[in-house]
Amino acid sequence: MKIGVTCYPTYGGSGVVATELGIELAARGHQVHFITYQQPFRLTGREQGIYFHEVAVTTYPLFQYPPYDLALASRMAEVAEFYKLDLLHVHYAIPHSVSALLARQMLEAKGIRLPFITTLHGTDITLVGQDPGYLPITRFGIEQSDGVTSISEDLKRSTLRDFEIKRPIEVIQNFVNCDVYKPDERLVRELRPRYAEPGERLIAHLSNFRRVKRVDDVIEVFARIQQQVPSRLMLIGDGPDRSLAEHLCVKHGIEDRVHFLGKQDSVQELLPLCDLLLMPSSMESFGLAALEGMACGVPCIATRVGGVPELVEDGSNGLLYNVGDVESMASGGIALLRDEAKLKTMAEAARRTAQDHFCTSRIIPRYERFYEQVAAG
Ligand code: GMT
Repeated sequence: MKIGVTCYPTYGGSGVVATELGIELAARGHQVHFITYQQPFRLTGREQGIYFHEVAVTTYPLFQYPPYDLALASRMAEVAEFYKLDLLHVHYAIPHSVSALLARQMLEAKGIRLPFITTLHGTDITLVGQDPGYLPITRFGIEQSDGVTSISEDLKRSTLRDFEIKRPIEVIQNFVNCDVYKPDERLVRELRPRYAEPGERLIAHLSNFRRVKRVDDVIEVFARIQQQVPSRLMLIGDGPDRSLAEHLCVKHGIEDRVHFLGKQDSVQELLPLCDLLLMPSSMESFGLAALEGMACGVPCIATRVGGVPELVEDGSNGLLYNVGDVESMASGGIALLRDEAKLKTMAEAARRTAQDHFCTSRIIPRYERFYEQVAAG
């Protein structure tokens, strides 16, 4: 098929899912056209079967807010007509579903059919979409979509409830390529000494450092763990709460035990080095970072929120706690890191969960079937 994809191309779970999906679809022989303001960060521009179409937004002194949504709609319609796309797949409802709706209408006027699918990722529903200024238009975009998918059962439930949506929503959960994200002894031998001394544990956190990720809790938990278990913390990512994290490291006197790596493209080379991942978010509609860690054989200490329990089974492939309960997260982490046998069993269970339920080979065919269904009308 010929598929147009729109997403936020910078760091963030929805952009990662859109890009990885595009890569997997192109590898299966589909033609994938990304239509965004910037090339998605996990693409090199040299992938076979993948094309990138930049959306240029013209500014004018009159525009206090340049109309990106309109420029996007216009480009979507142009690309769809020129390349004879079968459908558009937009990731994150705001504003992408409304731009796709406009593009569909523009082409309808020319007698060209362009169905579109909206994938809901999380904050488009649970945070931004709930803003009274955005809710009616987000609901409209979802209702008008030719197909809607959600990345967890929990997100589907909250969308139906909070947006009073009546239409069907297909749940297609996040996925990971288990041949790329995997335990890797060679990497451990070669790279781990850069981040931890022999006999030390290495703990990771991977996020965009937004408030919802509770990076302060990551530091609080680690500050307690490192008092009992020799360990280091690897922080992968960057964002608004990075200075807060730095400030807390200084407060606890642990700045020399914490590696701030900033934004990283190849997290599959870093996650396998670690023993444990911390994801204490106040909300996660799925928790892709945890899944990527689990595929690498790294179990996760996470919060019992949103779609996380669909992935992490408490005590089996990870540990779950209430939001903000840093004391329990720290004692759970200390006990686990001290018990080599339990840690190994949990690491294996984490990897198995990724392979058995969330591997690309299981999830991508579900998208393909859904595309066929929507394209057929
Ligand atoms: O939280 C992020 O990392 C960004 C956000 C996004 O939309 O870019 O992520 C959401 O989508 C991910 C991929 O589907 C999910 O795995 C995350 O759980 C979800 N984040 C939240 O719900 C806070």
